[in-house]
Amino acid sequence: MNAPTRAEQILTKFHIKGNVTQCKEFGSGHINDTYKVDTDDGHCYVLQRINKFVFNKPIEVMQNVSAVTDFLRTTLKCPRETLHFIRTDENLRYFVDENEDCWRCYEFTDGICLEAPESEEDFYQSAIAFGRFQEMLSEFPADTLHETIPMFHNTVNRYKLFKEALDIDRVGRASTIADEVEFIMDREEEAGTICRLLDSGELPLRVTHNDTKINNVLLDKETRKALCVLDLDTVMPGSSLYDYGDSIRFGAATAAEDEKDLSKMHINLDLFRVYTAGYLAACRTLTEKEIELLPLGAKIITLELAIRFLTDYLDGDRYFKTAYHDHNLVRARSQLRLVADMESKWDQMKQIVAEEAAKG
Ligand code: GN1
Ligand code: MG
Repeated sequence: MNAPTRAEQILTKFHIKGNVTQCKEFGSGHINDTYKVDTDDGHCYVLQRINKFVFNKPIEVMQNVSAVTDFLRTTLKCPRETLHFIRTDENLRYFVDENEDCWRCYEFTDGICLEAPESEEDFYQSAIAFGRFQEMLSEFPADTLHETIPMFHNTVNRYKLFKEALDIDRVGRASTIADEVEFIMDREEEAGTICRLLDSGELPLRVTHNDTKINNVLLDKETRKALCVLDLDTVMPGSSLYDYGDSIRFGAATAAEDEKDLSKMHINLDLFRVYTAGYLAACRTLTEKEIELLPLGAKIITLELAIRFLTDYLDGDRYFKTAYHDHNLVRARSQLRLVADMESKWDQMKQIVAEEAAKG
């Protein structure tokens, strides 16, 4: 018999049912290490090691996630609609090992998790999931949440960090990205719009998910309807525009986030309309200003992520997991191409949002 792996050793700390028969790496996240666990009596779990470089206060992450899932549990129709964490001997929902790594374990819910929508209906369902999530948390006391990654979607601060990384040029890559730098700097003023309107109170501060890719939604296997929102690590106070925008960035794009052939990267306006319709139908609390600025949310979050990828590229690829040496640069270029394509379709995007909002 093989010696237990690290993940298998950690599993003994959690009150799971049955004996572990399989524990293998799972999922496609860029941040945490994730394992799927099966036991001999048919139970199934997810075990995760929280990335302590990204989340340097992982216990605060778990406090947020616990508070939000407890809150959601009070309003759900069925338990499969949120995550259920397994407790340890200490009755905690996480275990910190001798390396200061923080682990958590939750029940695996069988469902469909897509890397890209396979139909318009799939994308619509993801809009329902995130719109409903936003709506259900509208009564959640935002000031009780920790800011697990300070200034996570603060685009103004992302520019500041980018410029610092350019100056420091830690691994000597700055001279190779002049075109990208120019494109980004030309848009600095507009990119700060959401931050300025949050500061002035013209946009409301909400409890937001902050990582609203379709692969963070679970669809029901039988009905293929929205079931559950996953990956709650970045739930924090923020703007609904970033949440809406990140779904568009990822799901309404015609190519993968790291597509090398830029000619393949566009925004699909049919999918843009589909998501907008679903989000507005499920989330009735958006203000007129938020609705008006939805297209800008999509553009700014796409630009912001390009800046984050490029900052990490300049920094020597220390934040995002990468598969090859210029992976972050490839990602940044594809995101910038998507921004440019949105700009070329700007009037249509605004018109689509106005039409869908008018349907009320
Ligand atoms: C990261 O790990 P994953 O794929 O859920 C990142 C998001 C980015 C995303 C880009 C905590 O999310 O902000 O939008 O990659 N999460 C964190 O794919 O930085
Ligand atoms: Mg994720």
